[in-house]
Amino acid sequence: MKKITLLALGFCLGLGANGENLKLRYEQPAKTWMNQALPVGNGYMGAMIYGGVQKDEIQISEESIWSGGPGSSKGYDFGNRKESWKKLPEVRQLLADGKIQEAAVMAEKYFTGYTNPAVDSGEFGDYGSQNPFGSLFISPVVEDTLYLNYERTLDIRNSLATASYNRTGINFNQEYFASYPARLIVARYTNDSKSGLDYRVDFETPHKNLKTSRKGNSLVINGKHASNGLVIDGEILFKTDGKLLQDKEGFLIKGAKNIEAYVSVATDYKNEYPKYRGGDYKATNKKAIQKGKASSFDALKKEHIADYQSLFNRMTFDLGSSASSALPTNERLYRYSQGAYDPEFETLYFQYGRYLLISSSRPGTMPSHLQGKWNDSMTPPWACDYHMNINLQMIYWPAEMANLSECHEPLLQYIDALRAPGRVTAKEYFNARGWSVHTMNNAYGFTAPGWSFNWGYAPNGAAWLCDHLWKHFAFTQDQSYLKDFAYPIMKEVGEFWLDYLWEDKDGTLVSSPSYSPEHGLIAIGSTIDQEIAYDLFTNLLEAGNYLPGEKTFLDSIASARDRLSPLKIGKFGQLQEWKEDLDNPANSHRHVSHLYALYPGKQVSPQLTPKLANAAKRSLVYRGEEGTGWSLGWKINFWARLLDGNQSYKMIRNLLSPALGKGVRFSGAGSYENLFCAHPPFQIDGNLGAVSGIAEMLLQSQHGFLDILPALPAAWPTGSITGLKAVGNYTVDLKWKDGLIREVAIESPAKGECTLLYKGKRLQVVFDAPGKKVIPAEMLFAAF
Ligand code: FUC
Repeated sequence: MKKITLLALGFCLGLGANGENLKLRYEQPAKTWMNQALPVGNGYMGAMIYGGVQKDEIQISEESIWSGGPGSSKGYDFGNRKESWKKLPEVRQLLADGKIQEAAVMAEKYFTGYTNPAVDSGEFGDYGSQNPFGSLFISPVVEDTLYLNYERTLDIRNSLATASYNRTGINFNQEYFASYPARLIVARYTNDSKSGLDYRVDFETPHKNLKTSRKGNSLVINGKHASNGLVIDGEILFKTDGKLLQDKEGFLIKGAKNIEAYVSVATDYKNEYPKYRGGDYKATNKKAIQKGKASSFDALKKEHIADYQSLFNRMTFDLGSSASSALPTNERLYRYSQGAYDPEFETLYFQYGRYLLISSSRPGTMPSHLQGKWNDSMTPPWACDYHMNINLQMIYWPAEMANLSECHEPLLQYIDALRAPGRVTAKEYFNARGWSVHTMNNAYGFTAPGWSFNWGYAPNGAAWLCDHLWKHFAFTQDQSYLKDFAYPIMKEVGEFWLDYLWEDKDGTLVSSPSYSPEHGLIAIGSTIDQEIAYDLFTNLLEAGNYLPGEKTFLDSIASARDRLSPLKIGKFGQLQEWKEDLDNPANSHRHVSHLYALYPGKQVSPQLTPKLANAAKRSLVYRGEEGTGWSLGWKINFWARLLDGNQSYKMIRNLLSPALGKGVRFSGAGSYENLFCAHPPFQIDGNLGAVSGIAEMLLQSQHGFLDILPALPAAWPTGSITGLKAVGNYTVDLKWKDGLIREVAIESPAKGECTLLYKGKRLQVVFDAPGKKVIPAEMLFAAF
């Protein structure tokens, strides 16, 4: 292996910086929420922008508006069945005796949670669901319905939405953004008429208890959620050269050339077990609205862009330019699905995923739910909740690699808040120490299994979340975070597994009962559980390097890890999904859970465990190249970890298939016109799964070395990327041409050494001091 020591060089690659064409663009107003409206968000609130002409709609959500939970039904108790653990030995014995049917019946009865019917909580009972706030409608009073020169955009670089057009000779401009520092959604409507126009203003909400009234230049909207008494409080402040009035038909702004709307919404929700109340909504709104009053639109916009770009601009990605970049995005999506060459569309999609994460997850907010922070329904799909058998984790897969570590924080805080309710679940179901959570969680500490065993039972939930606690450390190297925050939470989950694991006939330790998501069958030692336990134990042991006092506990973890039932290769050459060799090569189920060890885990890899990696590949080939949105997203990552960039690329192409209209494939899985991922329906997980998959194609660092361009597809012969993060807190810029690496720049915040791996060869890079090093082509060619 070659070893080089370089002096830190003071210049950066400057590759493609600002060269990216980062706009979604359309030539019609949006008609539908899911397919066409465009998202802006400040982490707390999300708004879907229609860019309407006759009647514009800004559809608004606030993260903490949840039905269900405490206050919604007398019996809300987090879904836990009491003392189910007493039945655990019996279920386990039935499984051990091969009495699968009997075990399934018993599991359904005792190892499920429940939801109580509750008033106004929709189909999910007192489990509840995330709910929208309502829609602001702004309608200029212009008789003629014709309009010309219409354009609607979402500018990813600046986090701004716009619409512009001409009606009856008057130019209209609409601008929208969601500011995190101001905690406001802001819109501005201008027209260049001579003496101003009248606009009707309307606020509609699906909440029957919310009342809208006028107070000075504001509409105030407040009341209590009908389901649970949650206080919902909102204000829309208007600044205008016209006048806000009320007539028989409703609210009206008269004679305006300029209207600005500043929206703030908050509730008394607080993520604190067991009451989940106490949020100071009054102070929150007051502060936001006062800021709206005191600042100009332009000042707020400037502050917003600077705040957004402090995260967004950490990365650039360039694969070359495309002629189609001038086309409307819907047309571009269609042409791409028909095979058009459009590398700028691929980089746009990558950056759009980063945009969505920044817009839906910031320090102090709740984590992104299944639809980020955008929801227009009182009964949204899967309650817009936190699904933990793939979805929530996938949303956060790219947080570290895509240089958005701060956006990871809401998830990490949320995990911490699950401990208190999760301890009860661990006790009631398994009589175990520690805490546990299953497939799904709401805003109110529902940590019990779901109300059907076949999708609701997932004892690996908490351990899977620990992968995120660990990765945040691995990427940031923040030892005080590890010691004071992450490790104590992970340790508790380790204790859970020490108590939960069961000794099988062959003397190995297994999860029982277990169920491979979401197609089963109920079994002993389903592979995903074993892999996640292995992963947790491995990360705990690595954490031990920084925590000398933990030896006794970690010794017990080490010996449990040694005794885990191992991964097995089955009769079709596949990685077995179950401890028994039951796989069916014709099974194309969307969950490919037994490949957890390949991604997001690190137990299986072509470099370290080639036989198992080969078996994983067989499993993946059997599962096929189709899938729902997030399933395709996962497959990008799997193929990247198998170092097959062309296959990853194929999955990207499949994901960028129109979900509606012409060009639909895969039962509507793919992408909507606004590039939201279609499961279908919209789920944001696939967007973010694609971001991590693309990052994994270009850089991998899970094994202690930096694997450069490990899965570069033939379709990307030349390109550059800057700002990728790697384990060890390295920041990496790459430049390649004709399929070969040309320049690597690595920034390290500390002294030390890192190993580069490229096409199987290694190069040691020594940092005498913190700084950035650029390794030029000649040196790379000599080494590789
Ligand atoms: C998992 C998936 C479903 C859906 C839901 C939100 O349970 O199996 O397909 O994506 O999450």
